[in-house]
Amino acid sequence: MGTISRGFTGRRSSTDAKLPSGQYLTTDFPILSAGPTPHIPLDRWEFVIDDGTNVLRKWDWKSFRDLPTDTMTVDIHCVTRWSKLGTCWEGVSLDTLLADVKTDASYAMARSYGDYTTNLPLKDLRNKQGWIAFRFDGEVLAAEHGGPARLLVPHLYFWKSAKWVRGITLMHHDKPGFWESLGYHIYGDPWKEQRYSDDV
Ligand SMILES: Nc1nc2c(c(=O)[nH]1)N[C@H]1C(S)=C(S)[C@@H](COP(=O)(O)O)O[C@H]1N2
Ligand SMILES: [Mo]
Repeated sequence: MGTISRGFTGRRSSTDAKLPSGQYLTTDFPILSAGPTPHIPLDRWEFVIDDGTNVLRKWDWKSFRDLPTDTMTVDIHCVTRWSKLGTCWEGVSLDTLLADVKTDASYAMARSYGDYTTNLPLKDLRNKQGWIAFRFDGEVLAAEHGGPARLLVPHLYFWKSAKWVRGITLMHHDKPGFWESLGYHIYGDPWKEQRYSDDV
């Protein structure tokens, strides 16, 4: 195999251990957007949880920012192969947002201002695995990176972390979002290199 030698011990460095295969480390923060950056004034921003028919919960910016928040330091992995370790965010967990939602749905479609969508199992948004993040590195989240607020689901490839998120639609059946219908993997686990739809 044409892999780079790790030396005589074959020991992996602690950095390697945190990098899924096929990824390289970057220290800058690339911007990847499929379209123009939407600019959403805070007095018009809202976040809606619906079931495809009915609105189940809805927050405006003020009521959203009154919710308890988490700060988290997480590694992010883009399918274009850059990874960034130890990124610091503040956001409201989906556990908090889903707390009063009674549903037997198993999937969610995240919806963004500007019409981007991405699908994921609802269980991947629970147990402190998913947040609506509004601060990065102690600063207000920049519009290019998804501000006012973006989904952050660091255990999946970063395309699942919808920028400019405006809500989630709960679904009984999985359905591909934007990149998933263009050949990217329906789930997207970076540790299994689930990049494209035919990756197992
Ligand atoms: N609304 C929206 N969200 C998006 C995207 C996008 O094009 N539109 N790109 C995705 C992809 S492919 C990646 S890698 C990350 C990039 O986030 P960044 O620009 O903050 O690095 O956002 C994801 N979320
Ligand atoms: Mo990406």
